[in-house]
Amino acid sequence: MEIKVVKKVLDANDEMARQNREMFKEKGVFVLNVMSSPGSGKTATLVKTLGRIMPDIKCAVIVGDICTTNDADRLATTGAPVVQINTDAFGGDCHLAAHVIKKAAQGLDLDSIDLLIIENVGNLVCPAEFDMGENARVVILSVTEGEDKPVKYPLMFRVCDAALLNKIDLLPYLDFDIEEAKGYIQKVHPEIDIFEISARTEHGFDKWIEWLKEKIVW
Ligand SMILES: Nc1nc2c(ncn2[C@@H]2O[C@H](COP(=O)(O)OP(=O)(O)OP(=O)(O)O)[C@@H](O)[C@H]2O)c(=O)[nH]1
Ligand SMILES: [Mg+2]
Repeated sequence: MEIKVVKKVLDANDEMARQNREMFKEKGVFVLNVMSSPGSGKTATLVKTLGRIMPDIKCAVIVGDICTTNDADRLATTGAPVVQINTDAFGGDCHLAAHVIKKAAQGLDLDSIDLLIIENVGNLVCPAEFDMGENARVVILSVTEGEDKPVKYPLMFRVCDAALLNKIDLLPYLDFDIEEAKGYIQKVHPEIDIFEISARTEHGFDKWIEWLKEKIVW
């Protein structure tokens, strides 16, 4: 039965995620899972975020892509240790999962890390279903994607603690209605925190960084 098989996979993932969460807590590592469609600006936002919070906060990144080490190369310019996962090696999964994070974390010195950021594989659907043992989740929606994505892909917005509306520097060239987009996000998750940002100009970063720093507490 296919349904039973899927449930078994998710149960096994949840158990592994629970173990990861315990391990990270023991090591005093706060884990942030960053998700979005391909190209919304996860890597661009993280490069600028790391530039603002390091070295006060000791950071490391695990980044998932199907192929290439492009994002690891970009993230490594910040000086943070980076582990790139290419899911192509095990079937081209469209998301990261708890067992993958457990393995990747073995390549990091967790004792010297305060914040572990996971940049998930670009996808607005599957990553939302897989807990990896993180402590907070953020979704990025860029203004070129259309206002209605939160209601078309609600699970992603429901499981996240914050939504970053990125690329707002492009608003003058688009018909994107930012208030409508915010309304849709709030419709699927009324308690979510929403920030308007531009990873290009760093507009809105003060508030986003303040939110992040407040979250990183044990
Ligand atoms: N104008 C503008 N461009 C941006 C902004 N943020 C990201 N970009 C551009 O958007 C493109 C995609 O950004 P990435 O950071 O690679 O997006 P990503 O979500 O990491 O993509 P994947 O990892 O492939 O899913 C790049 O060309 C960025 O330079 C922004 O705030 N404004
Ligand atoms: Mg990226």
